Amino acid sequence: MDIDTEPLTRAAERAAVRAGRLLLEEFAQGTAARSKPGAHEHDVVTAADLAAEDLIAAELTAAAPGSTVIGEERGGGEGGEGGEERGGDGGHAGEVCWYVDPIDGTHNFSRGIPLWCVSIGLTIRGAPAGGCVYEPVRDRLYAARTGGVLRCNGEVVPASPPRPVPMVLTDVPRPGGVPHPAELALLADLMVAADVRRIGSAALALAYVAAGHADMAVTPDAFAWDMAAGRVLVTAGGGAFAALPDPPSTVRPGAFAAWRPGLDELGRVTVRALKGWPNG
Ligand code: 2AM
Ligand code: CA
Repeated sequence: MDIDTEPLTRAAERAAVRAGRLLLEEFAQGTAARSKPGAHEHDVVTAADLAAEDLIAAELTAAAPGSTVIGEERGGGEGGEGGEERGGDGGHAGEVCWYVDPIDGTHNFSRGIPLWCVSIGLTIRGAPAGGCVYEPVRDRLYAARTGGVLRCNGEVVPASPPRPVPMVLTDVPRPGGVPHPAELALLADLMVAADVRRIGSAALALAYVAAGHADMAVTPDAFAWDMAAGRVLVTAGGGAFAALPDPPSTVRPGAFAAWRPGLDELGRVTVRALKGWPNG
């Protein structure tokens, strides 16, 4: 039987906004940003993350009894090499599955930088079916269903023309350690072709590309919940999306690239570069 994704995505939108507004209070108080770097900052953000994810999970399972909620905080994130894959077409999820990232852009959030969001993606039998990204600081809710149109705060987002110089939002190279030469080579290629910035929130990057604020998003280390919503937004906005691997993992980070119409050549070159990476 076909599942009506309209009420499901609406439930996700309500949950994202409710959680996002709670998180915004925490962000505005600046408790995490004021705390000394280290354990306390981490604790404050983790507590906010957990509370938001629990609120979202309760709303989603009330809206879709029997559905599976896979969250960054409570579901599968710490699995590492020995962890167990969840959701997708892995057989654990049942028909209706949600991928929840209560705060995407945790480091930005903890430092008082307003680039973070709540991301909720919906899959039906493993296939992307809908999603929303809520950006509390700007009170912007980006939402779409597969095969549908992209909306921001309920209004259809009109297509915008390509720019002479595209903007790329990325987190290449990965933070920490010495960048891999392949990462630096890709970054150099992107910088020749585009205006590049590191954003620190994969889901927000995808929402921005979907809505035409930016033209391409490239993230080297991302899990299923980082891209589940954003990929639906990008394709609803007329853009292209590629994940490596696809379906994305809940255990091992993978890469993705997304781009607006007119950037197919840069997209193709980028995906080819990502495929050569150790986790690509
Ligand atoms: P997060 O803020 O929820 O942790 C920044 O690098 C982007 O990649 C963010 O969207 C971040 O999500 C995500 N990310 C996921 N796993 C990561 C990892 N192991 N290291 C760095 N960033 C990660
Ligand atoms: Ca994330």
